[in-house]
Amino acid sequence: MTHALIVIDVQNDFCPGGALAVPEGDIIVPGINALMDQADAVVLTQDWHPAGHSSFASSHEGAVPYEVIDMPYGPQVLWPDHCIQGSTGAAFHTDLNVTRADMIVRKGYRSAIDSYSAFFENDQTTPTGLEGYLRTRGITQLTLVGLATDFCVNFSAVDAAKLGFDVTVRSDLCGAIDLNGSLGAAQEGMKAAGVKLD
Ligand code: VGL
Ligand code: ZN
Repeated sequence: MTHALIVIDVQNDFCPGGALAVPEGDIIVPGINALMDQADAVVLTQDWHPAGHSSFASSHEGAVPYEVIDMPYGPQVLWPDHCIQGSTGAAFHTDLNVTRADMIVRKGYRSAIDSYSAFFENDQTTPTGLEGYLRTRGITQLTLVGLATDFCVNFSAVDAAKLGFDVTVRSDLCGAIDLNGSLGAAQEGMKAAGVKLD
C-alpha cells in the first residue's frame, strides 16, 4: 500500500495571531513534520482566496462573521477575511517543513465558491485534481492532519473515504474552530463515512 500524508491548511491565518485562528493551531506543527518521514508522499493544501471572496462576511452587506447564508450551492458560513492570495496570512506556518512536500494543492481560488475539501469545491462536484494526482501515483492510504478539524480536515476526510481511499485522521495533529457544535458533528460524520479517527 502506498501512503500519503495530507497536511490541511497549516497557514498563518489559522494559527494564533491569524485572521481565523484556531486555538493552539501551531502546536501541531512539530508532530506533523515528524510524520513526513514515514510517508511515501506528502501533500500540502493551501486555502487561497482572492480578495472579496464570497465566503467573507465583508463581501455581503450587513453580514457578520460566523453567520450562515444560502449560496447557490447550499449553506455557507461567512468568515472573517482570511488566506488572501499572496498575503502573509495565506503563507504556510514558518516551521512547517514545506521542503518535503511533493505537491501543494490550492483551493478556494474561485470568488463565487468556497472549497473546504481538498478534493471537491463546496458544490461537491467541481474537482480540485487531487484525486487524480493520488491515483496516478498509486496511493491508496491517506493520513490527514492540520486545520481545521471540523471544516477542511472533515470535508477532505469524508470526500476521501467516499472516493474509496483508506483514511485516517490523526486528531492529535489537528485543531478545531468548533462553531455551534461543529466539532462533534464532524467527528460523527467522519466516523459514519468510515474514516478512522486516531
Ligand atoms: C477553513 C474556514 C474557511 C479551514 C478554510 O481550513 O478549515 N475554514 N476556510
Ligand atoms: Zn477559507
